[in-house]
Amino acid sequence: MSKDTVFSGVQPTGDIHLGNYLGAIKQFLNFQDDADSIFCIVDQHAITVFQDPEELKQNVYSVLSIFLACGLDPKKCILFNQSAVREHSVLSWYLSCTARVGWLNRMTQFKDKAGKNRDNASLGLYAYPVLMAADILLYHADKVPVGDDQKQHLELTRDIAHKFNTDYKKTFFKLPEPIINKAAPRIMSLRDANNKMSKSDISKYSRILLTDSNDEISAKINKAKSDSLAMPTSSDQLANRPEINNLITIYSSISNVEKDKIITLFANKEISSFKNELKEVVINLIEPISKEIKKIMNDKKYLQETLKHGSLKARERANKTILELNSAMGFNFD
Ligand code: AQP
Repeated sequence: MSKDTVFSGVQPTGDIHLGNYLGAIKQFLNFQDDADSIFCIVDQHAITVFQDPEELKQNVYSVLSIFLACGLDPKKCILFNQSAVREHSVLSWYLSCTARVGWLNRMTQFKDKAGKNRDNASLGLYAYPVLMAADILLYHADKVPVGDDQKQHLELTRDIAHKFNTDYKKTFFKLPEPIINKAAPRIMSLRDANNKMSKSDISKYSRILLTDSNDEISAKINKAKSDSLAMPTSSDQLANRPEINNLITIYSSISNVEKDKIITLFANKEISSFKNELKEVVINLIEPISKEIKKIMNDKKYLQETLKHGSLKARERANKTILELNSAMGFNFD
């Protein structure tokens, strides 16, 4: 049986946090041994909001260092940056002519990110989901490990693939399946459990970074918003206690201990005693990763070679897809 192809991307737009790790990167690690895995640093998505060029470049190295420090192995999977493979942009245009404006108008991420000043948002921010569809379909991905926030974009990708296949009367594209970590579909902000943990939140206490020191992690967990009650005694109580639910989710998805078991373990205890245990769990995860990030980040040559090697492999596959499409769409004159 042929292996599944797995594709996913991470934006180099700032520091990678626990939400990105638990929602996406942790899942990538599960795939690299058994699937044909492709993980991309999506630097062209990043410029939908203006990026300082030098900072963007450093952020690409930083995300790559994080991938490697978390355990992604360039011998087992393809690691590259999107702008090195121009076929992403080519397919994005082809698919822009398939995607319907009405479909894009429904995308909640654009509404959230553009806010009230929609006329001033870049066209790229609006078209972002089409570029994302191109990233995925270019490699004929079967599975796309992502956080819950990307589910709508995956549905759009499937709609675009289906319409393209129908319009050109051939099954060029598979309909990719989102793979969402059930234990951590969406990690919420430590300051406001109604919003997801995000790179762009103005409060640095809202997120735990993979580069945080032990002291920073402790301070952020101490400050994490909670309520004044004791720890819950049953999972029914979590619905009305979103902050505690979020902290238990983080504990559970890092330790692989079921939430119900954690609730039994800490039932009626003070929140501060739970937070102390949580600090230990988070520090045990992040301390070795952050040490490794520092080491790898200093080895520019290794980072450059890894990107070069990954881009070559990705380009070869992407080019094959574009040649096939060109021939089907009337763009070949040989
Ligand atoms: N809070 C989250 N919980 C679970 N998964 C998450 N992801 C992001 N936030 C959470 C997943 O991480 C992957 C990479 O995300 P991205 O960098 O491509 O884009 P993003 O969603 O825009 O990330 P941020 O951190 O939330 O940045 P801003 O502040 O720019 O919005 C994706 O699979 C995503 O689902």
